[in-house]
Amino acid sequence: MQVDFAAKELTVKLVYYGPALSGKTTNLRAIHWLGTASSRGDLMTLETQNDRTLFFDMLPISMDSKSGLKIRLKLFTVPGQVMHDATRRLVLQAADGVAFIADSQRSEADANRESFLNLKKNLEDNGIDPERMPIIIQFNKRDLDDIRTDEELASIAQQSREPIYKAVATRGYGVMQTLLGLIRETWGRLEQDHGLEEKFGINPVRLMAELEGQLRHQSRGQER
Ligand SMILES: Nc1nc2c(ncn2[C@@H]2O[C@H](COP(=O)(O)OP(=O)(O)OP(=O)(O)O)[C@@H](O)[C@H]2O)c(=O)[nH]1
Ligand SMILES: [Mg+2]
Repeated sequence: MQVDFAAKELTVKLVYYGPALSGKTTNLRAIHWLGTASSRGDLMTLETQNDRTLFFDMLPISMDSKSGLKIRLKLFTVPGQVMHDATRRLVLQAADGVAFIADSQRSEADANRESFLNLKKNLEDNGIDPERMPIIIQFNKRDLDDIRTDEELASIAQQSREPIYKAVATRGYGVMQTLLGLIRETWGRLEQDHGLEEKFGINPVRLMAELEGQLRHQSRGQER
């Protein structure tokens, strides 16, 4: 998190992590097209011809809150392919929160697990305790066949510390809910660590409601 007290501006870094082809870049694309022109910046993507992220994508979003504080979100994706581990670790630096994008297909269960372990290892290598990092999980590609059932996801949700969201990122379904969930988790941690309410006079509950209103307004009719 970066704070510019004079400009009353707060910048939060959120990272979309997960195995190759799980839909991280697709999430950012959907947020970009669901967002209003005033709030979103340009989506920067760096890809090979096969849709594979080589380095990272970045989407800036800015939002005004009633308290007068401007909130800038910088959304990053990491490249999921195993060989790009050093890049993932780099992108993960100074992250305030992580959305782990899992692929719902049964065939991808091992890839999800390996990537999740890789996330924890890279957090540790960056000197961050994974237990303290706000993380939420999205099970994407709910439109495909042979996916983990809703019941299975419910039981995973019961066992895991991280909140679980479902999505079809290619259609924009669940994408904003995931982002809002990520912001909620992240804000809770930042509030605890930095006392933002005291410093900026922002009530976190009210702020979340404002952000939710803005983001949901932008995505109305596009999500189920
Ligand atoms: N059917 C279906 N396909 C999806 C969905 N989300 C993404 N895809 C497809 O999955 C492929 C990979 O999506 P990307 O967003 O590029 O995946 P990524 O996680 O950024 O992959 P890397 O950059 O290699 O880590 C693309 O062909 C997407 O169109 C979804 O919800 N349903
Ligand atoms: Mg990508």
